[in-house]
Amino acid sequence: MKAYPTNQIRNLACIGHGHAGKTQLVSSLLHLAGATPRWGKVDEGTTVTDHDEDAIARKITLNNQLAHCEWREHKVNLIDTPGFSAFVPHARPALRVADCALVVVDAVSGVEVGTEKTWGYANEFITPRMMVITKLDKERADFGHALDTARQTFSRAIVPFTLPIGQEANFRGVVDVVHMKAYEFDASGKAKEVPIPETGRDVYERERERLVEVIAESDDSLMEKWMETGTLEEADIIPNISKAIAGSRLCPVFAVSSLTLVGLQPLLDGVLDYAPAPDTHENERGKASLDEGAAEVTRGYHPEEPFSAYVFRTIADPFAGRINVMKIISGRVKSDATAQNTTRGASERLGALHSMQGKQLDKVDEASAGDIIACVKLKETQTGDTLADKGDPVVYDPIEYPEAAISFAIEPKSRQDEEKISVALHKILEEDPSLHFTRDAQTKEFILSGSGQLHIETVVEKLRNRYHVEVALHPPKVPYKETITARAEVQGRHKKQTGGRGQFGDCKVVFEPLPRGGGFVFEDKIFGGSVPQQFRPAIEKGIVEAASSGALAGYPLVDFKVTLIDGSYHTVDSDEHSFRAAGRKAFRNAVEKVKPTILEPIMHVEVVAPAECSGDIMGDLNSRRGRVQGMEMRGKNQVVKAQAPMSEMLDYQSKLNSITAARGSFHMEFSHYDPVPNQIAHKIVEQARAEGRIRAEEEE
Ligand SMILES: Nc1nc2c(ncn2[C@@H]2O[C@H](COP(=O)(O)OP(=O)(O)OP(=O)(O)O)[C@@H](O)[C@H]2O)c(=O)[nH]1
Ligand SMILES: [Mg+2]
Repeated sequence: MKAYPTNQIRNLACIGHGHAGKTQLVSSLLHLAGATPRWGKVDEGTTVTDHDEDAIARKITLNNQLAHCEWREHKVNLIDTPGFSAFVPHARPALRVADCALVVVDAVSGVEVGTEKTWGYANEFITPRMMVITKLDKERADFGHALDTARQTFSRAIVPFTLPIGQEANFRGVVDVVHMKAYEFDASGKAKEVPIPETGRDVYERERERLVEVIAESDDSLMEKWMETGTLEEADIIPNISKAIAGSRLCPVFAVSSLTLVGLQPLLDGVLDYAPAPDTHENERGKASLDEGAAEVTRGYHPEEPFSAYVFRTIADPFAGRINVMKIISGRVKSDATAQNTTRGASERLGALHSMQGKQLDKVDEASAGDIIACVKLKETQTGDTLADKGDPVVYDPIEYPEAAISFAIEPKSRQDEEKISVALHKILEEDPSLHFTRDAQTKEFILSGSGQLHIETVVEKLRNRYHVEVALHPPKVPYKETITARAEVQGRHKKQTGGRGQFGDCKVVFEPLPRGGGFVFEDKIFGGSVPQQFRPAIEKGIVEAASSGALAGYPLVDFKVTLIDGSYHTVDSDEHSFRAAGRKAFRNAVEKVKPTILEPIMHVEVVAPAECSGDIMGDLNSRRGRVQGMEMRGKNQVVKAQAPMSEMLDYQSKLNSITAARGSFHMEFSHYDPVPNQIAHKIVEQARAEGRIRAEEEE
């Protein structure tokens, strides 16, 4: 494959609600551009981007997948992202590297929870947006309604660039309101110009006026011209569209059907003409190194700058091994080059460079700023890392993932499975930074945490199908935490004399609560040498160790500060081990005085259901200790937004199905931690005792 110059590349992330039609859109665009030997269909399990067996079996996209095509001598990189709620957080890294998002909206349903969610992600990375209203061939498809839902929901000029000709099965063409031309399409998706239908002319003209207005507003001299003449010429409009999109003032909308290929050619042309090219992106900011106080470094999207790239996806491929997918931010790179992984301080031989077409890797000799490439078998590199020129280093911030929303205990079914599980899970975790795996110190259980039940179930399937590890899944565990609510000054003294050399460590520390999310802070305020410098970290370690199994029910204790103020030592008997024990003892002595409490995860819940069910939905949420925070209409449905403790929501799906006769859906994600009411704390402690989570006081 040839290398493309920066301004002949477009990087698009397809985002939106689950089932909206993103994967089919990507597949049909590839087909139209002649990038694939045959036209892949989601329903037949033959698309390029839903290629792994789990995605095919479930007909949903589980993680970001790459594809590309050539159109009018440009390379269009397409990132297909998941829309299903348990997997939708993966859209974030895609939006971090895309220069434009294609927001895919189903013409039957209009804007949905997942559309809003991913739109919010795009706000986070200031990714410019274009919108695609798809499935216009379907029964009950309604372009006007879908457009209205978008206009009601998003505060930005949302202007159709193409409007549909014909409805549902008769949807056969589009009017391009930028150029005021109309097209119909043959079976291969090729456009043929036709006269503009007279019936809709007023609508086409009104939408064009809107566009003219948005463009006029973006520039003073254009504004003047518009005020004087009441319009703008094409030569004024077209060059400014891309700027308005890049500046997040305008979101154009394209009317398409991915199954009849109607409207796709104007969409691809629109991508080339209007979607911002990588080199229009603001300079990227990074740091010269990970050292504290390291200088800020900026890099422009230009091939002449020093090389740097950001890895946004790692794939554990059963055949190729570990594949790292990265966007080249600056400079250019050739195959077999050496680069520095500035995040991990390791040198990497890049080996062959590839462009990805789903699971297929196509070799490229060279690539420039703005392009997306994949390298196979880098030694240390993973998602979130920066690769850069060793002589001109830069490190970009990795993307933070939200806290896991749900945890399950997984139990290997046999001894053999137990041996294999860690290696297999390690590979799965590499691919998916939103997944967490720990081993509970008390119960020795393997705990797998993720963003939803389905998320965890797909991991179990992957373990079985790909790694031949069988596990049983046990009911979700609520990831409670503990914290303290009072200040206390305590001593921790560890002394042991058993003949020969003894053990001695002694510290005086102050425990104080920190605000929610404050984590753990350790401050050393010892003046003089009552505890020698080299033993102080051991005190901190001892406290951290003890805090990890909590003060009440065995859950990790968080949001507190410890200040080391004094202590004493013995020249012969003191060592690191003794001070660690002193730290643990200080923690245990503090437990009685700092008034510990249990914190529970509170979820943000959005329920979408027919309006007549709202009363029952709210009643039920109240009985789950939920707090309704707002309601709004979305089309014919009512959206109820609420916050509720996770522990009360574990069986919500089945209840919602029974309240709404399966017409409702909901989306839930972690919001924050709150203290649990006393009564419930009591039960949690009882339960922990029954499960053996609370360790008997160890003697040292
Ligand atoms: N009639 C019609 N059906 C479509 C069209 N586009 C997609 N579909 C169907 O809609 C369903 C979902 O399509 P996908 O492309 O898998 O949706 P998605 O947005 O990728 O879904 P997730 O990966 O779960 O987020 C499939 O059954 C498709 O065949 C279209 O233009 N017309
Ligand atoms: Mg998909």
